[in-house]
Amino acid sequence: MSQLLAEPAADQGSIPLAARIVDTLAHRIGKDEKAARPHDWLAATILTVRDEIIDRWMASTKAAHQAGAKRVYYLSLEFLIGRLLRDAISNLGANDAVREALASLGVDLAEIEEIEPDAALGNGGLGRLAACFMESLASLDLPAYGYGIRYVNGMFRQRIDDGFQLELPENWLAHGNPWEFERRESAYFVGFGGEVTATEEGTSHWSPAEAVEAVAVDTPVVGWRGKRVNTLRLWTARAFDPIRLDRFNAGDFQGALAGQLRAETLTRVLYPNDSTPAGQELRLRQEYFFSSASIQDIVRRHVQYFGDIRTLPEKAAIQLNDTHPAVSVAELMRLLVDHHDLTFDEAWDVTRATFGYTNHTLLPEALESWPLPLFERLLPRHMQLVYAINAKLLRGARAQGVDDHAISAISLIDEGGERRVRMANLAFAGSHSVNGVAALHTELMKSTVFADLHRVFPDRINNKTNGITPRRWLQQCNPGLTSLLRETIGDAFLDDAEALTALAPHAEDAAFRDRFAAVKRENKVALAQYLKDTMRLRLDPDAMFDVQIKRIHEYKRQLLNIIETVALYDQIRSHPERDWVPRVKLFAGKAASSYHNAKLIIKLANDVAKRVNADPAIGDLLKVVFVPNYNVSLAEKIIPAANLSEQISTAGMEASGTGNMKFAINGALTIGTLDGANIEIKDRVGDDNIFIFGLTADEVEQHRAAGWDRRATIDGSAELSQAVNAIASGVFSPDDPGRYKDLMGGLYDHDWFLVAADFDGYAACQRRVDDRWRDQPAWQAAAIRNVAQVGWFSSDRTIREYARDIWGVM
Ligand code: GL9
Repeated sequence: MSQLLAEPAADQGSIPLAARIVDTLAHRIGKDEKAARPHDWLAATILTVRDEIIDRWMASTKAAHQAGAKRVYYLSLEFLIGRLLRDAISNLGANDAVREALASLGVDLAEIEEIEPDAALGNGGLGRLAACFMESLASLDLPAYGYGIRYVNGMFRQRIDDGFQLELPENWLAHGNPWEFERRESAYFVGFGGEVTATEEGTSHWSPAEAVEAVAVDTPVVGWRGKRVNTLRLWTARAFDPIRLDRFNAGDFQGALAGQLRAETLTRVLYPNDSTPAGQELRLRQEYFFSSASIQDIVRRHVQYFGDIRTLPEKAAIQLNDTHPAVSVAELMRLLVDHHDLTFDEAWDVTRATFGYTNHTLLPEALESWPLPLFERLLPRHMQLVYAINAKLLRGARAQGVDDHAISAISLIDEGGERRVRMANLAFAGSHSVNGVAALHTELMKSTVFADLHRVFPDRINNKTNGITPRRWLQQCNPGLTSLLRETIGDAFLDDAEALTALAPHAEDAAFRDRFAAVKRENKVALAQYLKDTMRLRLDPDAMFDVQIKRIHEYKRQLLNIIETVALYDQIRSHPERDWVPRVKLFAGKAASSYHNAKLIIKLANDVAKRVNADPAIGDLLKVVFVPNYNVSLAEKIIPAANLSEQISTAGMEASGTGNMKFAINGALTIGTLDGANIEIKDRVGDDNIFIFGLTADEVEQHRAAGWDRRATIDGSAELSQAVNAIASGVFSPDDPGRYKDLMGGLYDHDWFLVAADFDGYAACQRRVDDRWRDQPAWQAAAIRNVAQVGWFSSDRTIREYARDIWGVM
């Protein structure tokens, strides 16, 4: 029996769990044990576990209310939470209880866990970080709400068809969602368009031309040991009039439903774009829709509990996850000035004291800005407020002696070419804290995109290095390693990941190393079995599993890895007598649907796989695998089985990375550049326990500024030029020999991501990896040291820093 379900809610105390599940199955699903299908068992199990959670949820809310506690609000257009059942029962300490109860009913818990759909309401790292943060907030017993959008279709499902990516809709709500509660009573009016008029008292009145209703849908977020349950509140859009009966009765059936369709369209799909803002009006509408509903909800709660809106910053900290919710700054100003009668200056003080803004990328194409005419047409009152904020900002800067050049850089309006509203500048100006997500990234923020704003507000930018929740990313996804760790260093690490440091001395213990290696091997066998079942592939669990799984993007340089794979393939064929280390090169990731080169890179990985895997001269020495439909659940299977973690982005371009942390805590060694959080991982695990290569961020910048001879770089490396020529000439694409001509040509023309410049360093580093692998005791010792030293990258540590430095709640 579990520790927590051992003390269930009073009224259920005496009823055994199995009986409760059967009762739920009958009375909530309407099936008996005989008729129940796996999905029915899943729903019945979730609903039973949920009952357990609800009492804690209500208790958490009540306690925060009674204590008059300050609340944290995390606004994010993405929450990549994945599956919830295993997370919930594991955090409740109910694993054994639920497994045994189901087993007594002839149901396998692992089997029903596997059919739970992933809640894929995010694109990648940014959305997954939001999910880890929600879990850590609950685990640290901090009252918090996540606010976002309940997309009907989250991240697309990727199918690989003849090596090409196909995007299919992901219908995660097909079987309903037993985790969520619709809160019809929490609904808000969200307007768009129309006009602003001045009233006789000199205030402004906005009359929107159209409006939708935002309805809250709540999902409980269970913290570690069930200590606290917080709320993830996702908004869905409804038309005020679900049907226009006048039109319907006149025979205009489609017109009668048009309003509802327009509203539903708003929350229908997640934009599948990695970093680049979707330029569509719909995206801005989504951003305003969820910002407005969330800010209205926060203001309503504050006024209801505390009365005076002026005390908002004492009771609410709102964090903007990137610029996607940045229009919230103008929305709060609007509510304070137009509805709560604060003066503009009073409202501005309240607003800045309430908001914090996190920047997640320096990629220029990702800095959101909206054409001014679009912004003004959709949000005329907000446009006025943006101008007023801008006037205040620029006057203040002028008074500090800022020159014209800097004035135009900090302005909320981009005047170069078509005028645009700069959301990052709005978020910066409207927040008391602006943070980066790794040390290098934060320094680059100060010296590049925010250089001028940083000069005017030198205390505003701060660093909060990302983290990951060790519950999902160690305990839940790697039960084998977790058991071994508990046996070896006790349970302290379950509550404090930094207690993993106790493992360090065991790196010198040969018997422990063998047990550690055996756990990794079991995880590899399990992954190999999964890939055999799903892809009909046979992998050797004794080969090195070398893994690069993440969004496909040129800056992440999957291409560097593939070209090196081709070079290695050539070497193995030419020198079969050498002592090669057998490797499995595993790739997975989605490409934005409109990103041509990224999709071509997927095809290349598949083409290379096809050729290499069928070559009898290579056998098990090299296998290349592209696993389709990368998502959170797949990551949970692959990461525990990885030996080598590829973190090879062009230095200066990956803000942090979080996959790098997940691999390290599961005992993979990193091969990587001095980029993002890799640098901080290196600082903690030590130079001997990580493989670093390549240009530094400074060197990348110098290279780009000074220019270099691309052709000479490629021709100067026999391995590289051989591999590039082979790919360009169609060796891997005999069906379409010109397929990769332009992709390879790019390496000669511009090579913005410095693939060629870093190639030799990378290839040489891979041979050092091979050397270490041949010395298994040394490899295992290094892997153990990684596990021991990366507890600092727990999102609990990150959230404690936000709580202390930004939110003032700890
Ligand atoms: C990202 C950065 O690119 C990552 O380096 C960082 O780890 C995460 C979380 O801070 O944020 N910014 C960004 O736009 N994405 C990131 O992953 N992209 C996606 O989420 C798709």
